[in-house]
Amino acid sequence: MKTFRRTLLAALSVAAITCSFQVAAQDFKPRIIRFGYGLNEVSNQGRATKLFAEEVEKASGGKMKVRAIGAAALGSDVQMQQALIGGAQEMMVGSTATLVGITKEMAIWDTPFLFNNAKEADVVLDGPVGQKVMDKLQEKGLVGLVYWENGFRNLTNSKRPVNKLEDMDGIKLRVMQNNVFLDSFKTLGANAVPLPFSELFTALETKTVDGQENPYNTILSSKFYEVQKYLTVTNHVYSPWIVLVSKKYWDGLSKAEQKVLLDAAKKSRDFERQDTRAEADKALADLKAKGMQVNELPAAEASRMREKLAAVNAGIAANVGEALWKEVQGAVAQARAA
Ligand code: TF8
Repeated sequence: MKTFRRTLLAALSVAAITCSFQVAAQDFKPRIIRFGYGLNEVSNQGRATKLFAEEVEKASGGKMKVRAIGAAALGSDVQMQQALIGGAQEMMVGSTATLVGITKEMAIWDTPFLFNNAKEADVVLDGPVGQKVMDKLQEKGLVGLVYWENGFRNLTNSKRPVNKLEDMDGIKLRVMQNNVFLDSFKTLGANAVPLPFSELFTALETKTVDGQENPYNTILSSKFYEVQKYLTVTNHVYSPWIVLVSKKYWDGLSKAEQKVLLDAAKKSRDFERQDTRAEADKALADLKAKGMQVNELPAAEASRMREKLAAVNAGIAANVGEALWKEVQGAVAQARAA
C-alpha cells in the first residue's frame, strides 16, 4: 500500500511538473529586458543584478532574458527613470533618493539617522509602509519590486580629516540630486553640489568637488580611494536602492511573467543584502590598505551632527506629509522594540 501511495504521489508530481511546464510555455513570450544600473559590474549592485538575470532566465525556461547594463551606460539614475516611464527601457536599479523628483514620498528614506541598523531598515522597508511608499510610484509610470541595500553612508574628501563639524566648512561636497541631501549638507556647513553619480569620479579626480558621501562598498567598487584621501565614519543615513520596472512594460506582461520578475527580485534582494553586508564588514580594512586615512567622528561631534540634522526633519515631514512621517516613525519604533 505504502509503495503504491509513493508511486501514485510520484506520478502525480511528475504530472504537476509537466503541467506547470505547459502553462509556462504558453505564458512566457520571448522577451529581452534591458536592466540598467549605475555602479560597475564588479560591485554589490552588479553581482545582484547578475543573480536576478539568472533567476529570471531559469524561472521562465529561458524565454525571458535580462540584459544587465552597468556603469550608467544607459544613463544616470534620473535619466533611466525617465526612460522607464516613457517605455524606452524595461528595468533598472538605483537610489530611492534620486526618485524624489518623481515621487516626493521617497524622501522619507533620506531622513538622517532614521535607522540605527540594517535590521530595522529591512523590517520597515519590507513592511506595509515600505510597500505603500513603493506603490506611490505606479501613478507616475513606475513599478517598484523590492528594496536592495545601498547602505549606511560615510563621508570622504580630499582636503582634510573631518574631526569636528567645523572641518566641513567650505568643503565642496557632491550630493545626490535630492533636496534633503542638499539641505542636510548645507546645514552642516559644506558647500553642497548636486551631481549624478555617473559624473562623480571625474568630478573628484579633477577637483571639481572635494568630497562625497556613500557606503563603504561603493567607495571601494568605484575606486574613490584613488582620488579621496580622508574617510570619516558618520553613518549619517541608510540609503536603499530600489528595483524598478517600466509600468508600460509591466502592464503588457502576463501574470506568470510578472510573477517571475517579482520572485526573482525577492531572491536578488535577499542575496544582495547578505552580499553587501559581508563586503561592508571587510571594506573598511580594504580601504585603509588602499591608503585611505580613516577616522571615526568623535561621539560628541556625532551628537552635534545629529542635532543639526534634526533641523531638516520638519522639512521632510512637511514634504512627504505628516501622516506618512508618523507612520514611518511608528514602524521604526516598533522594529526597534522587537
Ligand atoms: C549615489 C548613490 C548611487 C546610486 C547608484 C548609481 O551616490 O549612492 O549608489 O545612485 O544606483 O548617487
